[in-house]
Amino acid sequence: MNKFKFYFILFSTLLVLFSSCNKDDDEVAATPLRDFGDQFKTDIENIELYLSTHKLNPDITDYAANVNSSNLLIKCSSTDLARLSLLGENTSPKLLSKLVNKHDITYKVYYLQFQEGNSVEKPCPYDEILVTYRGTSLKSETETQTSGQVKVVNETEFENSPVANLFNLGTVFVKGWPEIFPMFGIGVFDETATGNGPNVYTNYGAGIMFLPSGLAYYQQSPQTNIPSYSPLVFSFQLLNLKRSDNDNDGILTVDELAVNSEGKYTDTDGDGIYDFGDIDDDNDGFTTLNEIKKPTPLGINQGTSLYYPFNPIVDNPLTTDIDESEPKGIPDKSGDFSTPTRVRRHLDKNAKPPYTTY
Ligand SMILES: [Ca+2]
Ligand SMILES: [Ca+2]
Ligand SMILES: [Ca+2]
Ligand SMILES: [Ca+2]
Repeated sequence: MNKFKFYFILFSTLLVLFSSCNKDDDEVAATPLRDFGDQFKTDIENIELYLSTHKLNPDITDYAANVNSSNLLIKCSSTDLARLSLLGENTSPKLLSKLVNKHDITYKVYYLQFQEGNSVEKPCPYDEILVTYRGTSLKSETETQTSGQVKVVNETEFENSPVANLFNLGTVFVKGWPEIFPMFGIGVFDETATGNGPNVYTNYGAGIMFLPSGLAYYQQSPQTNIPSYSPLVFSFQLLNLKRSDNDNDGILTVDELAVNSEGKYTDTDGDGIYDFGDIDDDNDGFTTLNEIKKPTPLGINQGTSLYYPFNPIVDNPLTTDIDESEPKGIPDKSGDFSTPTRVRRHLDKNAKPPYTTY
């Protein structure tokens, strides 16, 4: 299929989807959305009030193993407020934050990291992840205390999922997830353990994220028990991931997500389609999949795949019955297959098939 035809079909599909979405919106006649900036000011005030009045439960020793516990975070007593709250200086692990640009504003997202997980194998914002989690929504209320009427922020659990579930970060509704999960790494699958779920993984990434409603469900929630405009708290374990290839061009999305000097994803041929969605990245008329094909038949010591991997791969010593080694990554025009900064031939419009040597 040529590039034009591919995008024509894609465009037509999107058009149909877009029209049907519009129809639904008309029928519901939704009230206008609140201003994202105004709502964020309210949300961050409530999140910070929650953080300054709650702490990690000192009776729990292994936070990472207890993310599904309903008393992982507890209210501070009146005496330990400033020092021991999540916003306090003595909190361990320390509260972290990430700035996220979306909806023309800059969100601040607080999170805690109990365990980093694998420091190399982290999801990109389009990968599938295997997670366990617990979610609560935050709500500000007025409470009568001895000092009078006091504003407090309380939480309500809406989901608790200790059994591992798969999510695609590229399509998940809660937009805080593809921002925060990439800061965590996956666990180690324990082949000797039995059963499903979190117990068969060790050293997984684990933490808590505190999301403003603009990075959660905002006005629309598929779950009726989450009120509109609720900040959400997710405590989670990141167990495993599956790499995505959004454009099915044989190159994993994580390897096509470089960011240029303007902070935008790379678009090698400048046709307005980012590399991770472009099936002919250099626009030379040959698909990327065609350009990363090895000459056939494969010779000895040329790896088992018909396609070059992005970078050379060494054998995994843990899988004694399989040889995963791929001696060469995608070569550049001169045949260099390993220099990290080389211009791989699918990104070089002066390099075209047929390629005859391995
Ligand atoms: Ca790809
Ligand atoms: Ca492009
Ligand atoms: Ca591509
Ligand atoms: Ca090409």
